[in-house]
Amino acid sequence: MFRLCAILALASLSASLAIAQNPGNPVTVRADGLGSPIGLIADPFGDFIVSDTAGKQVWWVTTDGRKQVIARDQITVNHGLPWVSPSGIGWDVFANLIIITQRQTHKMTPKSTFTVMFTMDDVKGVALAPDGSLWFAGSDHPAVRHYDPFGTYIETMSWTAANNESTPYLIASSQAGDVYFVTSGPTAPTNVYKVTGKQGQLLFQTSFHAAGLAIDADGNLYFTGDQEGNVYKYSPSGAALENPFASGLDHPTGIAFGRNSDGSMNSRLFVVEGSGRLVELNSGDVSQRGAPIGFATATQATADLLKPGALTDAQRRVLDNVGNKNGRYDVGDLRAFLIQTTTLSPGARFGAGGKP
Ligand SMILES: [Ca+2]
Repeated sequence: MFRLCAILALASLSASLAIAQNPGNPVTVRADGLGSPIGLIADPFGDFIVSDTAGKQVWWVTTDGRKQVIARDQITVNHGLPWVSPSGIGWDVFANLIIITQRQTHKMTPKSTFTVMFTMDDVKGVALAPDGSLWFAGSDHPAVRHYDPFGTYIETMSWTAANNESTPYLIASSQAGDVYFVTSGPTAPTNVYKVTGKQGQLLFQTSFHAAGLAIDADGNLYFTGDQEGNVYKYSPSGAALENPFASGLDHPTGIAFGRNSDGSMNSRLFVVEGSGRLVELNSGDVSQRGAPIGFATATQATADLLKPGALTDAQRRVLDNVGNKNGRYDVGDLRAFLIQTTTLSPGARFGAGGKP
């Protein structure tokens, strides 16, 4: 009897070992045919925006596989410069989509109106901070630059380069306003920095080539390793957690948390692969939702104003920063915000045809 129990226990142990896997596995394919995706970000309604560097276009894509090109050659037509390799994408606080191409950084309103924010070679990544300000990482004259919510330059961060690197390219902000950026150089690994004051402080060096970065509400960092086919998780202070978090991916690049249809963040974690697929990690094991940084629509801001206490401290800071910057929220701040969002109609989606 003892022997039988021991055999059964061993069989049970080996079965559990056989099914043991990384928390982010298995993954589920949600969409494909997206070319060579680089950037991934959730839109205000729970769908996704993907930059496709091979197709030189930007996709709107849903988690049930519908997709539509929302931007491509029209930028060339409008501005005369070739639109090469859209890479970094992000939002400004007014829910305009920021699209970084090789030579220019563009702003696209929900009604598909394009403007050029600035012309600068080799800007790679953009991040929206909780105060509504914008951060850009660029590899030409390597720099991490800080802009106000309207796109006006504020300052440039400096850092002491480690490991002979030259090119900052990924950048993201936590809910607490901590800004992280990633550099690479002639040799792997990549280096992860945290902005402290006006300096970038080296946090850790990776053993993989980081190709995407997302941050959850606890400040944990999720990186894709495109050459390794993995996702890696680190604490806000750079301690390795659950690595690899997911494996077996096909050259994963962009990584982003999902949003619910009301715009709130959820704990579903998505990745785009070099083969053109949007996949969802095993979100049951993602412990925290995405960091709720981002835009409010004019409708949301107005509705929240009518519900005392509904605005979060972060939203109040955003509105004050857009408004008169006097350190507190007042109605004039909301007015300034609404003036900036006049092009936004409630429920508007990208493209003249709306949601396919
Ligand atoms: Ca104010």
